Amino acid sequence: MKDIAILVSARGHQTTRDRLFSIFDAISIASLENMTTDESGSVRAVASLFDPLGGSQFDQLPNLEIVASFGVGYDHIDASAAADRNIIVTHTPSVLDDEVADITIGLLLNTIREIPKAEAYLRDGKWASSGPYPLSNLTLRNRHIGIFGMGRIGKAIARRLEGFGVSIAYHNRSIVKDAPYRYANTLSDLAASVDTLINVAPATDQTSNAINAEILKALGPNGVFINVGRGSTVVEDDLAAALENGTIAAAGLDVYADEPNVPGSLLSAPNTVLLPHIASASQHTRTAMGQLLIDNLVSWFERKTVLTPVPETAHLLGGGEPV
Ligand code: NAP
Ligand code: 8YV
Repeated sequence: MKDIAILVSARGHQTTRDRLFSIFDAISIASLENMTTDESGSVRAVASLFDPLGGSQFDQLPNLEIVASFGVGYDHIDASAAADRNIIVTHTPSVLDDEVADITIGLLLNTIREIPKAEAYLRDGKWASSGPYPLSNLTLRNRHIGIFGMGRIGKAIARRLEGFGVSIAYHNRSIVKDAPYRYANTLSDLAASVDTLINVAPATDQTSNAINAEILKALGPNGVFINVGRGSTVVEDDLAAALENGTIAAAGLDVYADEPNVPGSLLSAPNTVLLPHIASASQHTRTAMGQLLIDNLVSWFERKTVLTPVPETAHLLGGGEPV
C-alpha cells in the first residue's frame, strides 16, 4: 500500500505511527497549512491520533476517503460533516473496555479510601512522626452506584462492581436489555436515587454540561462523582463549588473540559483524585487500539469496507439510513 498517501498526526502513539509509516506512504505534518496543493490533493486517508477535524479540514483534502480515529470517543471529529462529504470515519470501540473499566474502579477506590493521600502521608514520614493515617470518612460499603452511559465500557464497569456487593443503576436514553440493573428514566432521577455517580457517556450536544449543580445536589453530601467519560459533560465550576461547600463529598476525575489544563479549583480541592486521561493508556491497550485503526484502513483500501465505522458514517458502506 506504499502508493496510498495518508496523513498521520504529528504526535501520538509511537508504535502505531511506526506501523502506519511502514505500510503506507505516510505524511506527518503539524498543520494542514504547511501542505502544498499537490500533497493535500494526494491524501486519501487521515490517521487521527487525536487532532480535531471538521469541515474546513475536509475541504482542504479533496480526495479524502476515510478518517481512522484512535480512540472510541470521536467528539473531536465532526462525523456529520464527514458523512456529508462521503468520508468514512472509524473509531476503536471494545478493545479498550476492560482497561478503562479497571481504571474506573481504581479511581473509585482511590477517591473513597484516599489511597494517594495515605501513600503521600507515609512518604512524607508522617506515619512514623504522627501515627496512623486517619480513618477515611467514606467507604464503598452499602454504596448505591449510578452509571451514566451503560454502553460497552459502562457494562464492563458494572460487571466489576458486582463483585463489591454494591447496588447498581444506570441512565441511558434507552433501556439496555442485557443489563440486569435498575434503569432510571432521567439523569436527575438517577442522581437522586444513588450516592455515587460514574460518568462514561460520550461527549455530544445532548450530554454537554449535563452534570451540573442540580445533579450534584441530588447526589447529596455523601456523594462521590467519578468521571471517565469526557470533561465537557460536567460544569466544572459547579463541581468545584459542590466539592468546596460539601454538596458532595469527593470526586475522582480522568477527563477535563480543556485538556491538558485542569482548573485550579479542582487542583486545590482536598477531596479530589485527579488523573491525566490515562484510562486506556497501557502499551497493551494502546497497541490494540492502533491495530484496529490500521485494520480499518487496510480493510478500506483492500475491500472498500471497514470494521468499526462510527454510526454517523456507517450508512456510506451500504444499507441503512444516515444517523
Ligand atoms: P458506547 O458503547 O456507545 O456507550 C455509550 C452509552 O451512553 C450508550 O449506552 C448510550 O445509550 C449512552 N448515551 C449516549 N448519549 C446519551 C444521552 N444523551 N443520554 C443518556 N445516555 C446516553 O460507548 P463506550 O465505548 O462505552 O464509550 C463511552 C465513552 O467513554 C466514549 O465516548 C469516551 O468519551 C469515553 N472514554 C473515555 C476514555 C478515557 O480514557 N477516559 C477511554 C475510552 C472511552 P443510549 O444510546 O441508549 O442513550
Ligand atoms: C484515549 C479515549 O485517551 O478512547 C477514548 O475515547 O478517551 C482514550 O482511549 C484517546 O482516544 C487517545 O487519544
